[in-house]
Amino acid sequence: MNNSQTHYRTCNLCEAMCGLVIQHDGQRVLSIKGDKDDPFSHGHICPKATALQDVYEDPDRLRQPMRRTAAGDWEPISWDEAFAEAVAGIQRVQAAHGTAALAVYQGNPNVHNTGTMLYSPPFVRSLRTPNRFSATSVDQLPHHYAAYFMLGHQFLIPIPDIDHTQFMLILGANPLASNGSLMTAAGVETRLKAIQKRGGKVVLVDPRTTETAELADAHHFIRPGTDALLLFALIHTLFDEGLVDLGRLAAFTSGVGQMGELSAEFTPERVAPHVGIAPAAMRQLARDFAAAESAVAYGRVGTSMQPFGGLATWLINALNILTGNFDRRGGAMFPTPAIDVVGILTALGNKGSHGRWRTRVRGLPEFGGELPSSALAEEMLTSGEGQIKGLVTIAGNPVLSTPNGRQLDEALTGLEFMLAIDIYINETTRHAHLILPPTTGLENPHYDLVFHNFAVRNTAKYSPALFPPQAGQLADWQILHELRLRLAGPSKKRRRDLHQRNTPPQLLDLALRVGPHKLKLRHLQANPHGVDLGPLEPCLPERLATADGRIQLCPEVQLGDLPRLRALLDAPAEAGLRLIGRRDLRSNNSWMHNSQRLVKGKPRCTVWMHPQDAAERGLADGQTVRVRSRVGEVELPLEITAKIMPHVVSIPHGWGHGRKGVRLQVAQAHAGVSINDLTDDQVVDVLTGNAAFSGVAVEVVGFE
Ligand SMILES: Nc1nc2c(c(=O)[nH]1)N[C@H]1C(S)=C(S)[C@@H](COP(=O)(O)OP(=O)(O)OC[C@H]3O[C@@H](n4cnc5c(=O)[nH]c(N)nc54)[C@H](O)[C@@H]3O)O[C@H]1N2
Ligand SMILES: Nc1nc2c(c(=O)[nH]1)N[C@H]1C(S)=C(S)[C@@H](COP(=O)(O)OP(=O)(O)OC[C@H]3O[C@@H](n4cnc5c(=O)[nH]c(N)nc54)[C@H](O)[C@@H]3O)O[C@H]1N2
Ligand code: SF4
Ligand SMILES: [Mo]
Repeated sequence: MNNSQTHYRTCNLCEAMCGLVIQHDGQRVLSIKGDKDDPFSHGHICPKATALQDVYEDPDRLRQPMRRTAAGDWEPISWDEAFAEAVAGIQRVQAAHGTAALAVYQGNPNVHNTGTMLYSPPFVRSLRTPNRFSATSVDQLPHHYAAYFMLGHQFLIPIPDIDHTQFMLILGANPLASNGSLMTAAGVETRLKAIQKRGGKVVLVDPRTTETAELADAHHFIRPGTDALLLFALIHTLFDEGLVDLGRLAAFTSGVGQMGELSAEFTPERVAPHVGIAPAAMRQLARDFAAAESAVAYGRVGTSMQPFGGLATWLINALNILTGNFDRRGGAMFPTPAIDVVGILTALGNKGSHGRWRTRVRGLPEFGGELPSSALAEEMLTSGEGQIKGLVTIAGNPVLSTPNGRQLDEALTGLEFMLAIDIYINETTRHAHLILPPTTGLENPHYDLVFHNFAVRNTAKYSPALFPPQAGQLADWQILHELRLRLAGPSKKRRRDLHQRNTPPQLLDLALRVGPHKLKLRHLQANPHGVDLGPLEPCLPERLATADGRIQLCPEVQLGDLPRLRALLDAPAEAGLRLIGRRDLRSNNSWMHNSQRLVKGKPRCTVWMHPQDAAERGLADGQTVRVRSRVGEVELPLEITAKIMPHVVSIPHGWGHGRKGVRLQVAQAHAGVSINDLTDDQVVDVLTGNAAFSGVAVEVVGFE
């Protein structure tokens, strides 16, 4: 231990941005702990951070380019050969079938990686394909719709001011397991308990008694997919009881009267049979929300990855606005990050976009330059002009993370060329012809370009790389940059652009200098724990990016989806079992199950069912059951628990590692099954095209 050195960095695994203190001897990690001097996280840490060491040391992690042989084996090849083959493969597909025949899928770790954030956009643009897909459309696309149409910029997403609110209404989020999402709030449990300590309330709406529900002052079960009805009933009550009060927002908000008219039919009594919450409880919730000194409604994946995600997310904003809890201390607010993505993109004329093109087969709309991932497989499987014949994945595992993953699994086998930029041979990348593995985690310098934009407090921090790349390894940005230059050919290669003239730290320095706090990278390097830039501050109407500079309470695109919601209201309330997901503190989507310390213990990939539903079916706790949907079936152990509401079952996502050719030894020994072999690519939030994972109809039967 006498050679022990100390390194400070920000954990880049989830959105929480925890500060870490890492003891190491120059080659090996000795310990990973929370950094008490980090001005944002104050020492908070979760079990995944220590697994950064496991990822670094993982013998299954790829460290050189791999080519799949005719026999289906893998052989290491040189970087030069690999780049040449990658470029040849991409060009072959596009020359034979047109530029659209090559698709791109970018997964979640892209947004946790400074290199991919800076260098994937020019690379992806250089492919000139409309077939761009990402994890956005299996996650938070409804949030971008709400931000774009109500506030004018797709990334101007309101963030709950958790540290000052007196009433937090959480719908469809479980921050105690997820550590917060579109609410970067390291140590979120402490922050929630602080609301209670200062006399405030936390109310949760969720079909499951989650870890967060156990902390909350009140918890309401809700039938999956009915949040938009609940929210309309709350808004109805505000109008009905004269509780609408926009405060200073009234001067720059359009559509208040129209919202009153729209909500008229959604009475608590009328929506109750669908939602499963008593009318009196809904009215009281609306009154408590309106009466609180400050209040904020916050919804996350439970309200976005569901059939009415676009409407629910819009109505959450509306509820905050109508009670004046928007852009106000303790309400929903907007960060002022040191690198201001909204500001930079707005200056470049990029606020977002909608419907400029559509998917070829189903006609789902483009948003922000991307198409919904639920359409990826059918675009590969349906022949005709524009059919996808080649794919590049960048840090994505869509076989496990997109609906009807089995169909995509199949579709990938038919591609003429597939390139994966990834660290593992997993369920998706096993289909690639070529894998280019980057450095990851502790080997990369990090500045969180994304999550400071969604954080509950303004801070900034730069983390240098802890370890140098192992012999011959390249970073994501170097791979993306080299691919782009080689694709462009010798003539363009000479024209030096911003990305060629600068290294990532230089780009960060430029962006910091033009940012609202006028920082320099040098300043951050001199402050390794990070710097505090203060609480969120009111910034409207100045930062509104809508054409008329006003908040649009009733945008046309959202209104266009109302007939579908009315139809739900008119239909008989649903019978049968509905499937939802479940996050665990020790999982990180699909890709961290190769860490022994994160998977040990009781198997977690089980289906949860209410005792009443189990009794009706004659099922016993612990037995293997078969869960069936329109698209497929899986077999897994049953857990009977009253922590889930009747008629709802829950399976966590990110499992299903038992497939042939997956090279993840630990994960394969804890394989589980994939919930997305049950979720349906044809069931989307029609407004946005976001996958509707929540509420898929399933049957559960005994199986020996
Ligand atoms: N049913 C259901 N499905 C879901 C969800 C759910 O709640 N329920 N959640 C959805 C959500 S919110 C999301 S964000 C998506 C995630 O969907 P994806 O992003 O497609 O899936 P991940 O599991 O995050 O896979 C990340 C991939 O990146 C690789 N990787 C890790 N680190 C690096 C790196 O530094 N560089 C590179 N190049 N590669 C790296 C991993 O090996 C892995 O292949 O899943 C969605 N799917
Ligand atoms: N440990 C861990 N942390 C993670 C991740 C992980 O995989 N593991 N993934 C990261 C990613 S990519 C993301 S996007 C975030 C997500 O962060 P969160 O949104 O907090 O994620 P979940 O824990 O899935 O919480 C969603 C909740 O919605 C509930 N729900 C399901 N359907 C409905 C519905 O129709 N209505 C309502 N009201 N509730 C519903 C579920 O029961 C669940 O409790 O987490 C991030 N953090
Ligand atoms: S909560 Fe997220 S950021 Fe914090 S240590 Fe865990 S994985 Fe890392
Ligand atoms: Mo996500």
